[in-house]
Amino acid sequence: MKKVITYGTFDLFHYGHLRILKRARELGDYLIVAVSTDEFNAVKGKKCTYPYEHRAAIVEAIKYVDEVIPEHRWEQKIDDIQAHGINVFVMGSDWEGKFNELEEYCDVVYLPRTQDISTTQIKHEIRHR
Ligand code: C2G
Repeated sequence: MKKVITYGTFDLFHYGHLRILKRARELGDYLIVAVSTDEFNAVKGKKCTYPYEHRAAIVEAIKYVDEVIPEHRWEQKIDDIQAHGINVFVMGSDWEGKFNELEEYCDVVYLPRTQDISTTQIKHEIRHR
C-alpha cells in the first residue's frame, strides 16, 4: 500500500483544499492529513476561524482522506513519515522546495496551488460584501 501524507491548517475549508487532497490521494492508496493544531497555528502566526476539532472533523469527512493526525510542530514530519510508513509527502506549490530534506525518507511532491482562492481572500470578501 502506497501511503501519502500532507500537512495544513485547512481553515474555512475551500475548493483549493479539496483539490490538493484529491490530487494527493491520487498519488497513492492511503492519505493521511496532518491538521495544524490551534497552538501550532499560533506558532505559524495564523489566527483560525475554526478550532482544530472542527477543522480536523471537516478534513476527516472528505472522501479522499483516510486518516487525520494533529500537526503540533514543524519538526514532526520525519517522525510521522517513519511512524506511518509514508511513501509520498505532498504540499502545495507555495511550499516549493521548503521540505526537500524529506527526500531522504520518501518522495516529495509539490502540486500547483489552486488559483484565485484562499482563506484570507474568503475572509476579505465576506467582510467587504
Ligand atoms: N492550497 C492549495 N491551493 C489553495 C490554497 C491552499 O493548493 N488555493 C494548499 C496549500 O498549498 C497547502 C494546503 O492547501 O498544501 C493547506 O493549505 P493551508 O491550510 O494554508 O496550510 P498551511 O498554512 O500552508 O500549512 O507544515 C506545513 C504547514 O502546516 C502548511
